[in-house]
Amino acid sequence: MIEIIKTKPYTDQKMGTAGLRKKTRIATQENYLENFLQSIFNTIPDLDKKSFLIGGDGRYYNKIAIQKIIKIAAANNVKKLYVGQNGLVSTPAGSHIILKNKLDGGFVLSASHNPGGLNGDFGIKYATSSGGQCQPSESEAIYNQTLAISEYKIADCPDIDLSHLTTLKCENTEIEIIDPYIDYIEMMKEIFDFPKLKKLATSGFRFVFDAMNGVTGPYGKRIFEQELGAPQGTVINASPLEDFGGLHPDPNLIYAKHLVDLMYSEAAPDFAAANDGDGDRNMILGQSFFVSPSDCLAILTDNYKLIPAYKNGIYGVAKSAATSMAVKRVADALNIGFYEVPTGWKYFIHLMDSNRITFCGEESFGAGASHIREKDGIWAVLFWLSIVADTRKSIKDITLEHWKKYGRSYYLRNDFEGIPQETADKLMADLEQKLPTLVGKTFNGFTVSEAEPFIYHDPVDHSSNKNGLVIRFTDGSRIVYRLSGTGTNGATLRTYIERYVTDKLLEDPEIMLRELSAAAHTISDVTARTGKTEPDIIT
Ligand code: VG1
Ligand code: CO
Repeated sequence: MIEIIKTKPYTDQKMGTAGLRKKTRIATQENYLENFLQSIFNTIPDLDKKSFLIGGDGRYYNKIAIQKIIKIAAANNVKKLYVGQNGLVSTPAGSHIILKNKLDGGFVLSASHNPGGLNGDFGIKYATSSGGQCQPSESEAIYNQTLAISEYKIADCPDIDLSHLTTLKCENTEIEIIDPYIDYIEMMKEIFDFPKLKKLATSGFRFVFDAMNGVTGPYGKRIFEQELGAPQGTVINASPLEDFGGLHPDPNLIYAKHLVDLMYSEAAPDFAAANDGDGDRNMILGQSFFVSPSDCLAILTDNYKLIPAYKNGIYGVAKSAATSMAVKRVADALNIGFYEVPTGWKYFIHLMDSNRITFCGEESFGAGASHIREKDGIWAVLFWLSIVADTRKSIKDITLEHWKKYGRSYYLRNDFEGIPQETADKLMADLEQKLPTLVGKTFNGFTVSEAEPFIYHDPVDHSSNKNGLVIRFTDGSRIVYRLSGTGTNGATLRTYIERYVTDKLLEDPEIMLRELSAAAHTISDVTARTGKTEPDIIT
C-alpha cells in the first residue's frame, strides 16, 4: 500500500558544499527528510528503471532515515536499492559501488566530520550516476522542488532488517543488502601493491589508524589488520558509534588531539593517520610531525610512479582555489595539467571524467584520485604507506626532501565561526567591492599584486561558479576568503593564508604567517564587524 501524505515546504533545504547538512533536531522535524527525498525523486524521470545506493557513516538517526528512504523510494516505484549492511557505507566506498554497478545515484547519510547525536548534526550526500555529488544545477532543481512540495509518497511495508546479506522487496522495489567493504578492498588491491605493503606492516613498522568511531573502523580493520597483517589494535576508535563516542570526527590537529599528542610523545609509533566520520578525509602524522593537507597532495603527486595503478603516467592534477600552490609546482615539474576549482569535490568530477586529471585535493584534509568521484581517506593512507614501504624513510624526511626540492608553502586556515549570516554576507560583499583598491597597497610588508573573486569556468559543461575572494601578493603569498558551506550554526568565515619560501623550511607556520594573518584580519575588517579578535579555529 502506498500512502500519499500532505506536507508543507521547509525553506532551508538548499544543499551546501557537500549535500544537505543540518542540526539533528532540525533534520528530525516532521516530514523534513521525507520532503527532501521526495523533492529529489521529483527531479528524476523513469524511476522504475533506476537503482540507488543507501548507506551512511553510522551516526544517530541513520537507522531511522534509511527505513524512511527505502519506503519513499519504493512508493516512487524505484527499481532497485542497494543498502549497505547495518546501514554502513563510507563516502568513497559508496562512490565506487555506484560506479561499479552503474547505479543512478545514492544517498550517503552523513554530516561528514561534524559531530553526531541528537545535539549534533545529520546530513545527506546525494550522488548521481557520476559517482559523485550532484552538480550545482541539479541541486538548484531539487531546492526548487523543496520550496514547492505539497505531498510525498511512502510505502507501508515493514522495516527492513539490515543485518543480513539478502534480497527483499517493498512494493515493486527490490532491496539488496550488500557487503559495503568487499568491493572497496578489491579496488584498493588493484591500485596498490598489497604484498609490498604487507611486508612493511609485518616488519615491525609501527602505525596507528584512527577511525574516530566513524565508518572507516571496519574498513581499516579489514585492510590494515586482516589484509596487510598489521598487529591487532593498529586501528583505534574502530567501531562506528552513533555519537562517535563523543568525538568530533574531524581529523585535524584540534579534534584529533589525542592522536597528535601520541605522535609528539616518547611512545610515538612511526606513522599515524586518521579519517573523518564518513571516511573521505585523512590526516597524516609522523613522529613529531604533521603533514599539511596541501603538502600531502603535492607529495603524493610527486610520488605517483611508486603506485602500480599510476606507474605508467598520470593525467593532470587539480586543487581547490583555497588549497596552497604546492601541487602546482609539482605539476609544472612533471609537465602535467593543473586546474583550480571552487571548494567542493563535485567540481573535480568533470575533470576526471574527461581525463584531464588523475589526482586532486583540498586543504581540508582531502585527497583522492580518479578511481572514484569522492575524496578517499584510506586511499591516502595506503599511498603514504606505499611511499614509506618504498623509501623506508620517515614521514618527516619524506616531507623535508620535498620542500628542499620544491620550496615550502607555509599554510594556515583561520576560521571565524558562528557569525550571524547577514554580518558574514555583508563582510564578503564589502570586501569584494574594495578588492580593486587593494592592488599596489602594502600590508605588513606584503604588497598586493592582484585581488579578485575566484570564478571557475568548467571546461566540460561551461558553467561558471564564483567561490571566494583571492588576494595575491608580489612574493607569491596569497590570502583567500570564503564562507563555509557545511556549517550548521550561523556563518563561518574561512581565511586561508599561504606564504612560499625556499629557505627556512622547518619553522612554525604560525610564526611564519603572523604578519600575513594580521594583514588578512585588517583587510577583512573582521574584528570590527564580528567582535572577534582571534579566529575560533586555526588549522
Ligand atoms: C568543507 C571543506 C571543503 C570540503 C567540504 C566537504 O566545506 O572546506 O574543502 O569539500 O567541507 O567535506 P566548507 O564549505 O565548509 O568550507 V566533507 O568530508 O565535510 O564531506
Ligand atoms: Co567527510
